[in-house]
Amino acid sequence: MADFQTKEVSTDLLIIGGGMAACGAAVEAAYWAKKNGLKVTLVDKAAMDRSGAVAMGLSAINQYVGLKDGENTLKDYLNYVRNDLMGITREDVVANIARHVDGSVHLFEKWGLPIWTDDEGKYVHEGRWQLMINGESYKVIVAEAAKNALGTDNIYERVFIVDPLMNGDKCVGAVGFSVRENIFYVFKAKAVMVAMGGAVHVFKPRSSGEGLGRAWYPPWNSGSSAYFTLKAGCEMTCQEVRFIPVRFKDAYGPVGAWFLLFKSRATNGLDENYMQTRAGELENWAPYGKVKPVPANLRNWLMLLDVMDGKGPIYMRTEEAIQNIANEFKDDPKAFKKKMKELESEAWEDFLDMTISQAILWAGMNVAPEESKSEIAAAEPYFIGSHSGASGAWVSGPEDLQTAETKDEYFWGYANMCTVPGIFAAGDASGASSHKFSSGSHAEGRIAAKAAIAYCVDNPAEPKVDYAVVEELKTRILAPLDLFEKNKGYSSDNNIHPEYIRPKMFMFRLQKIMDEYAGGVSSQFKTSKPLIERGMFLMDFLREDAEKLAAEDLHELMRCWENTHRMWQAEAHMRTILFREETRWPGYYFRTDTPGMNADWLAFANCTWKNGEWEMKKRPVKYIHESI
Ligand code: SFD
Ligand code: AMP
Repeated sequence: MADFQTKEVSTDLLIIGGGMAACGAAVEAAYWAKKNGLKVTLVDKAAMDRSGAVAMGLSAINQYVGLKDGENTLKDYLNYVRNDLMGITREDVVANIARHVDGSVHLFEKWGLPIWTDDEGKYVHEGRWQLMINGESYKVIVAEAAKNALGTDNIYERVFIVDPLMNGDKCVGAVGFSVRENIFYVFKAKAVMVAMGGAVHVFKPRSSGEGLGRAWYPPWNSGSSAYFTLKAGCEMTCQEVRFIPVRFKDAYGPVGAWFLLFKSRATNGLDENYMQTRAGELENWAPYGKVKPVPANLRNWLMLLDVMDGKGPIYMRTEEAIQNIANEFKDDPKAFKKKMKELESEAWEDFLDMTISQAILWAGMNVAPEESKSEIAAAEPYFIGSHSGASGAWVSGPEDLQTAETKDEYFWGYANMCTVPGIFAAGDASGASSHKFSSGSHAEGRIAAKAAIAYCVDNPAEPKVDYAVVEELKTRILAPLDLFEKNKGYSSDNNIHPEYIRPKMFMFRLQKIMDEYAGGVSSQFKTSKPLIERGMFLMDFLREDAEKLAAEDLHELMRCWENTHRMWQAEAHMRTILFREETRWPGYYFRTDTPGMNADWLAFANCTWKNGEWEMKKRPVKYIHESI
């Protein structure tokens, strides 16, 4: 790689990612770093203004606890999250985020984000925990504050991080490459914060052909967080807890505003409401089946039972919901008309603020939501520790929220530090702390960054880099370019070649394995030990072929590594599904050979990858809600 320059950047704290958690981290780290004379650097594969899950904007802030206003208590939030995750949650981490999240929301408002208010100036809620926003520019606003705090000289955009830089067991930074110039980057750091989001396109998506690439969560979040922490030797948790969102079919428009704000029903092809006709099934999943709101996976499950019985399609009854609300004004035709207009515009804005393609699809199909119902469906699985899934790194909780029972299990010195000293994780990258969403991810980024700066102060030794390791990494990371260059033109179609595989084909094979063996859309989210074992056998060949990934240019080089990252996320997922011998989250996945919940598995299923070996470990679930 003679024409690749190597650039070395030395810093104290390296924030990897530029999304919600990273932006929160930037603001907080800048403050504490200034006090301690430390340097903070941020690196993002894209441009922060529109990078990550919030690129298109959002129409709601899904976590606002309202602690100061006395709307809710911390315990209320813990009860909600614990039940929604069928008992498997780190309450210490969830509570730490919940007590700081309102602060992040108030900052967003101060920075210029329009949050809906009512006539009395109070926030308009979508549901108990969710606030409505005019959020098309949400990410731009949050990124601007982060950029101002760090200074653009300390920010590297369009640099894709591939691997942790290790010196033995110690992480001393990260390496990657520019996706625009021939530059290989070596970041040296005393502490590293992983905030590269979740993973999309690990499973075969419903979208194919002309719709390919459309997904609910952003396709550019490709499992880099999981790969980085796994490769560095960090213990991971909840790798089996994928999230399957129910979304408006084919363009993935969100359903929250319809269910919660507009109080819509969903019905099957026979006009039956599965939440009513299937209510008896909830008894089988007690105690969680009996709580309100019904956990997200169980809502999915009741719907899927109808689908598996051939009772689809499933529809969101937008027309009925809008009429129901407007009917409150039916005695005053003028007020009725005005309300209808208002509801119509709110319905469109919900999509235009965060899932523009859904508005385009509605327009393309002549849908008027006030007149006709729209189809919804369970999407393919995603890995996202910040929403209603839980996959991510196993992190230390805060000291002050531990009880005598949790302290030894859940606390090791610095909040949000992984099991490898000096590596921190937040947002989608940290596990077992679901329902943080955009606001909670920002708050968790702030928490992790403050702790990471404390770590740098306590551990001031300069990181020792082994340059032989750097050279090895550089050769391996850039190898796909060489492979393509050397072999191109040999076959009549450069996409089909005996010497290499291009990343798109590689991704298709990964998705096919996951779809058919690990419980994807085509398998109705069902899997079993024999299926997973067969899938893992096929993965061995994929892993072999990962060494033969080829790239025509820098952009495709990024695609190569994105798919290797996805492959690692996939493997962690399959191994953990195999390890947990029960079905705890029907509606996310169903293990047909272990069809019910098993009390022995009210536990975390954790995994670590070290020296080429996977180690699986059960960790106890210990709650703190009684003590706060
Ligand atoms: O309605 C590398 N989310 C919602 N949250 C809400 O609060 N309200 C909503 O309305 C939400 N909905 C929603 C949401 C997301 C999406 C896509 C839709 C709808 C359509 C969830 C939040 O967005 C989510 O919880 C947070 O954004 C998570 O934050 P974080 O920081 O963990 O992830 P990120 O923001 O995606 O940022 C990731 C960053 O990493 C970068 N990156 N950088 C360098 N090297 C690599 N190898 C990298 N790989 C990734 C990315 O560029 C990015 O900067 S609703 O559906 O529920
Ligand atoms: P979604 O648009 O599905 O991501 O939902 C946004 C928020 O509303 C998330 O916090 C969901 O958990 C919640 N939510 C969505 N649908 C429902 C429902 N039917 N009942 C309770 N909460 C819901």
